[in-house]
Amino acid sequence: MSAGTTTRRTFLRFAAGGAAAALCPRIGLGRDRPAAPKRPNILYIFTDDQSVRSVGCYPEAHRWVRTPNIDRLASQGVRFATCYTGAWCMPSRATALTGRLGHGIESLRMVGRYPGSTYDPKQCPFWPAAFRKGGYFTGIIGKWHTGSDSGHGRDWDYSAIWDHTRPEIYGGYYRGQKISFNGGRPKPVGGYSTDNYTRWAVAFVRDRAKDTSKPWYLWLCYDAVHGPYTSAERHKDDYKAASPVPVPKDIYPPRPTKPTYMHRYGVWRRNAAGRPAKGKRTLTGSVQQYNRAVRALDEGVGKVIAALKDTGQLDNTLVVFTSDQGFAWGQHGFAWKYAPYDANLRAPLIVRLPGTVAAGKVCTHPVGGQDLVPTFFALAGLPLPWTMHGHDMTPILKDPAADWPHPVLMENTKYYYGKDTERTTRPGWGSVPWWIFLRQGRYKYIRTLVADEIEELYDLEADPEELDNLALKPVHAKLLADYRRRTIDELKRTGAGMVKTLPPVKASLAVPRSPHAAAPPPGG
Ligand SMILES: [Ca+2]
Repeated sequence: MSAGTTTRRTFLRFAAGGAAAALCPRIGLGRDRPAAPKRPNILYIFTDDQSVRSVGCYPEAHRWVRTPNIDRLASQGVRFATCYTGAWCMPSRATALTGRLGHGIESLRMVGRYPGSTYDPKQCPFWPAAFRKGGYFTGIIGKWHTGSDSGHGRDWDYSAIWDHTRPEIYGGYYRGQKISFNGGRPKPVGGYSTDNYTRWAVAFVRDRAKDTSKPWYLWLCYDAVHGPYTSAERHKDDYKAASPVPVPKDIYPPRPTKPTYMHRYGVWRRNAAGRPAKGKRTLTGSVQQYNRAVRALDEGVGKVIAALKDTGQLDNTLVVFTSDQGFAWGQHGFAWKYAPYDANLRAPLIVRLPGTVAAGKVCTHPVGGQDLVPTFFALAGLPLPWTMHGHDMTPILKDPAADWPHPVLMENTKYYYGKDTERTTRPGWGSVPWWIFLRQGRYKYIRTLVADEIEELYDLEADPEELDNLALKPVHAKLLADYRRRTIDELKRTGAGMVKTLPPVKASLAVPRSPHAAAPPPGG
C-alpha cells in the first residue's frame, strides 16, 4: 500500500468535513496588510534507545561513529547537549503525545500481556487532535506503544502503525513486521523496518507537497536502535575493525556511594580475556552492533531531508531529531535505560528551522521531552489544549545562550501513570526502584523512592560520569537542601500527588568513600 494514495484519500475525506482551513491565519487579511507568516510543517523524528554516544556530532560519541546526515542537521540548527526525553519507551511516548509527565496522565495503564496497554481517550487526549482542528494535517509512522487505540481518524489523518502493544500480531522490531495503515488490518510488509519507515516518510513528504492549503505534522517513530539491534544487511560488516570501547569506570560493583540497589548491580562479567562481556557478547561487540543499526537511521534522516529539499519544503519545516531516551553500555553496570543517570537516559536533540532556530549552535541548557510539545504549539500559533508540564523553547532555539530558568523533572514509575503514581511503594523495574530526578544547570538531584534511602546529587560539569555523590558530603548540605526543595516545588507545580507520599530520605549520612571519586568536588 502506498502512503501517497492512502494519504490523498484520507485528506479528501478530512477536507470534505469542512474543518480544513478554519483557523488558518491568512483568512480575513486585507490585500494591503502583510501576509501572516506561513506556519511551519513539523517533522518530529523519534528514534528508540539512542544514546548521544551513537551520534557523531556529540563530543561523547565514539570517534569511529559515522552519522553524516544527522551531523549536517546539527550544523544547520541547534544541538542540545542535554535532553531527557523520557525514562523509557512508553512514558516517553506518553509525554510526547500529551506534553505531560506520567504522573499527570490519567487512565493510561499497562494491562494484559506485556507490553499491552489501554487508555480512555476522554481522560487522556493526545494533542495531534488539536493540531488537526487547528488546520494541520497529521501523520504518524512507526512504533506505537501507548494503548491499543492508536487514534487514526481522531488524532491522525495518516498513520502507518507498528503496534508494539501487540507483538504477537505485529512482529519484531526490525523484520517480519505487520503494519496497520490508516486504521486498517495489520498487513505484512516485508523488508527492514528502518528502511520501510524512511520510504513511507519520503512518500508522505512528497504527497503533502502537492497540497499547500495546510501545514503538516509527522511523527516519525523509528524502532531502531532498540534491541535486538539488527542492522540492515548492507551494514552488517560496518565498524568490525573499530577500536575497543573504553571500559566505564564503574562497570563493575561495588558502588558504595550510590543507593543500595546499585551497590551490587551489574550485568557485565570479565570474560576469559579479561574484557567486559554479557553472555557471549563483549562490550565492544555490543556497542559495534548497536551502532551498525544506527547507520540506516542516519541514511533515513538524509533521505527524508532530501525529499523536503526536493519538494521546496525544507526551509519551512521544523525538523526535530531526538530519541525516546538514551541507553547505557557498561556505565554503572548497565546494558539498559531506566536508571536515573545521564549515561542511561541522555538522548540527542537537534532542531532545525532557518530564521527561527539558530544555525550551527549548541545549547547547554538541559531540556526535556515535555518542553517540545508546547514548542510545537507556539511555532504553529495554536493555543495549548490543556496545561502542559514543559515550556516553550522558542527563546533558546533563537538564542541558545538566552536565559532558561526552567528545571527538568524526570520520573520512573514503571507501569504507572496519573493517580496510580501516588502510591510510591510499588516494585520497580528489575532491581531499579522508582525514582524522580531534577536537573537544573550543572546539578542533578536524584531521589530513589525507597524509605530511608540516600539521596544523590551530581555536578554534571565536574563529574559527567556521575561517580561522585555530593549528597553524601556535609559541605554540600545547603546545595542538597536547595535541590531537594526545587524538586518538591516542581512536583507541586505539575500537580504530582506523590509529593504527599514520598518515602523519607535517610536521616543520618555515613560518608562511604567512592572508589571512583578522583578529584575533590568544587565548593557548593
Ligand atoms: Ca526506548
